[in-house]
Amino acid sequence: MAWGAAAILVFMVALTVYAACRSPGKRRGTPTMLLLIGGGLVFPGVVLIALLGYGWNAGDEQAPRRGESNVFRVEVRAHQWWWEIIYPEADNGPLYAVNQIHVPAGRPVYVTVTSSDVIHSFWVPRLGGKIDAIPGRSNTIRLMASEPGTYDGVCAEFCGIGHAHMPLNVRAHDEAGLAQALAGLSTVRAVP
Ligand SMILES: [Cu+2]
Repeated sequence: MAWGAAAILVFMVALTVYAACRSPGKRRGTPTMLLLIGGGLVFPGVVLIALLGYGWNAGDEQAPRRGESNVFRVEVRAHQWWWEIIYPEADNGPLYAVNQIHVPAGRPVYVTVTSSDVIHSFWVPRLGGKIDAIPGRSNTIRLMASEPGTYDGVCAEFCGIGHAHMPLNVRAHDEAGLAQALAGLSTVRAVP
């Protein structure tokens, strides 16, 4: 979508420069119908339909899927200004952590997000889109880290004076590494 928007911007700037620079003596009549129908209907119609299809697919990728197996579930509760992480299905759990999420690489991860105070937004750009953390409501996003590594995240919705200092990271592990990481977590909830 960014490339599409960039291409259109370059095209429009080129047209503007051409219109501004061509010599007045060489002006011919502007083909009005071509501009109106081509530039006003056909061009945006084709571009928007293509982007809509692409966006629809990309959005679908991030929605939980009915009946999907092998899912790893995490709950995230946003606070001013930190993230409470809960592993509801951990073997000896639930387990609790702060600001860091351990996930298996190559498996779908369903992150269910809520908030304890104001609206925040959970965003790990390399893994997917944003999802709002809304008090009294749970939103679930499906993420997948294709390989082990650390993926940084942020709060993407202004949530008060500490908004910029609300770090988050996702660490994706192989199964053995995940078990090891989870073994180090607390069974006691962090108190705000
Ligand atoms: Cu926030």
